[in-house]
Amino acid sequence: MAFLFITPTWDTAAWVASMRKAAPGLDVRNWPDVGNLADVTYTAAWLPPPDVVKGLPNLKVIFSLGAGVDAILKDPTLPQATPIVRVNDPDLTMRMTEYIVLQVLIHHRQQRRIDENQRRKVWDSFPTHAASALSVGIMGMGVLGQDAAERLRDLGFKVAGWSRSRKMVRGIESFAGPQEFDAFLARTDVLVSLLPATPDTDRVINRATIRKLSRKGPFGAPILINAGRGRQQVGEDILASLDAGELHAATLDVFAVEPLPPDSPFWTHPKVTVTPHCAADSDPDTICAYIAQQIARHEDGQPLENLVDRQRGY
Ligand code: NDP
Ligand code: OXD
Repeated sequence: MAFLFITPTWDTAAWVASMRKAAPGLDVRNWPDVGNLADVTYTAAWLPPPDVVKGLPNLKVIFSLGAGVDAILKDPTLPQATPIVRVNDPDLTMRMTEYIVLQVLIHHRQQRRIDENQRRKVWDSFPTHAASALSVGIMGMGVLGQDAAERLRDLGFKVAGWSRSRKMVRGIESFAGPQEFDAFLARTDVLVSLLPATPDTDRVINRATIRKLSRKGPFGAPILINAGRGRQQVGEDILASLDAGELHAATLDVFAVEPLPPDSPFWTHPKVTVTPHCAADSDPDTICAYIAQQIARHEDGQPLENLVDRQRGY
């Protein structure tokens, strides 16, 4: 039994060391140094090149090294019957919640204006407002969305979520499915995306969506925070909406092309905060401990947890 990392775009040394620590008896290998392909029974991947996973004849489980699985499902040659397990771990969830709460608070407390004032030595005491004045709407009420929603609710924000299925979470309004999308947008001053990348969520953040958001909030125009995936946003529409005053500000952690090219207008737009896909990093020690636990469960005949539904795409 061998375990193989397939992460062509990563420096995998830390991951190999963490996996050896998490599962001391396991034969841990790193692509392309695979050795005998028939030995490999488990793999953890991120953007595997086509045919590599397919070429492992005795593979039992594919692990995603993140919560999202688009980087794995992108491989058109992926074996159809092999189960895929994604990350659902409190460390990753807390990192994302920190990020979402931080970004909502930066907008709510107008921190960028304060930073700029300090730079210019301006004592500008402007009116502030209560958290309850701001309606936050989270697209994607899964593991990450629900946790962030609950923390924001506890801070006093009016929080709603939009998902495919209805959610019953205390103090959080639930909107479900395409038929309730417009009503969700109409009550939302701060739109947060924590959606997975699927054909259904591609380009969901477009001009029409932005125009349907609430304009009744304290800033007179809505705010966008996208930490889901870049495929969900239409970049030109966000820029046009910001320039037209239809959007007050945007914080973007994810982009259609990553790393964000130096000539992207997002870098220098005064109303945009760019973060480098760092909202919730996968920590090698934590994620390898999680994978080792799932392997032990599987070897013990127990069901795998957090299985990906390939039909849904997440
Ligand atoms: P989950 O699978 O737990 O949750 C996904 C949520 O999205 C579910 O609530 C699901 O609805 C909802 N959803 C999916 N498709 C649709 C749709 N078409 N319409 C409405 N709702 C939809 O995922 P996680 O919360 O763990 O992660 C979410 C995403 O966050 C990841 O897929 C990844 O893209 C991104 N991410 C980004 C990171 C970063 O650093 N920027 C780090 C980690 C993750 P339902 O509950 O009804 O199924
Ligand atoms: C993830 C990510 O999906 O880091 O976990 O984007």
